[in-house]
Amino acid sequence: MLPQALLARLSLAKHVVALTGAGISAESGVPTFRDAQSGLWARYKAEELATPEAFLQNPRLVWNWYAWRRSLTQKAAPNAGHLALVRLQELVPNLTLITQNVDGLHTRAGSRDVLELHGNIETTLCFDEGTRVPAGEYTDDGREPPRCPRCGGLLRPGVVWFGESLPQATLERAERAAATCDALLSIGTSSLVHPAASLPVSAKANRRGALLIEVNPSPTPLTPLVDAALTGRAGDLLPQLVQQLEAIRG
Ligand code: BV8
Repeated sequence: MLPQALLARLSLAKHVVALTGAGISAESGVPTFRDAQSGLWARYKAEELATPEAFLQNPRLVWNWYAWRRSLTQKAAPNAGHLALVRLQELVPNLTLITQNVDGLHTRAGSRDVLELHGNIETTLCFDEGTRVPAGEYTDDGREPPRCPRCGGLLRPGVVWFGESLPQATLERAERAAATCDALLSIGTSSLVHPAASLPVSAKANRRGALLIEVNPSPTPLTPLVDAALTGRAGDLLPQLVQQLEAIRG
């Protein structure tokens, strides 16, 4: 639970940023990025598959890895942690929700205007053109990956791989939010992947001296910097935090 003094500060915050990572989807049954992979994929490390080099070296393998992950995310339902952030968006004057996740669960939970720093597993792009190819526009003729209907190039998932730049406009909005917010909640992320991992640091250093709260069962490289480290699962702690805020607001 948040100490009273910090709760009072959070309740006065005009602009709150919530930055989420794979941990917030763990309780929805979506494996986190650094959990050991299961079954067929146990022998591969996610970071080794989520690169353009891995895709070009073995397009079928990487395409099928995302098809497997899509099968998990499509079956998953938003959990109490996602829903608590929907409620938080109603409670605070301005909430900017930034996620590293590609599973789309925040939007499905009802959060609005989610900044998806690393893209979305439900979108498909032409690898050569870099443009979106809507599901209905390519035939799944059994070839893995399918081909672009315009140029015949390989199709790829619309996510940001390691070594690739993040969507510029989305990243700029996220950086601006971190630089101007009164409070930032870092939820369910190992704080290892950049530039997302730099957002809480810039919030802490911003001229409003943003309140920095971490929600994670384990410590991360960010923990020494935070004002409050709430140790536990997002599905438990975020609803409690929202209840504390509602009690203060009466
Ligand atoms: C870029 C999409 C220009 C694909 C992903 C600066 C310093 C160091 C390195 C770099 C740097 N700048 C750039 C880099 C290189 C690289 C990077 O950061 N490498 C790291 C690993 C060293 N970054 C990039 O390449 C980025 N591009 O900057 O372009 C550039 C390029 C090269 C060099 C310089 C500049 C692109 C990064 C995006 C990569 N794509 N995803 C896909 O999903 O397949 S990142 C991937 O990791 C996921 O999106 C994931 O969200 C993300 C971060 O992982 P987490 O979300 O934190 O998940 P993780 O499993 O790690 O942790 C889960 C946490 O949850 C744990 O802490 C756990 O304790 C906790 N948890 C578990 N259960 C719960 C819970 N918490 C709460 N409740 C629970 N129930």
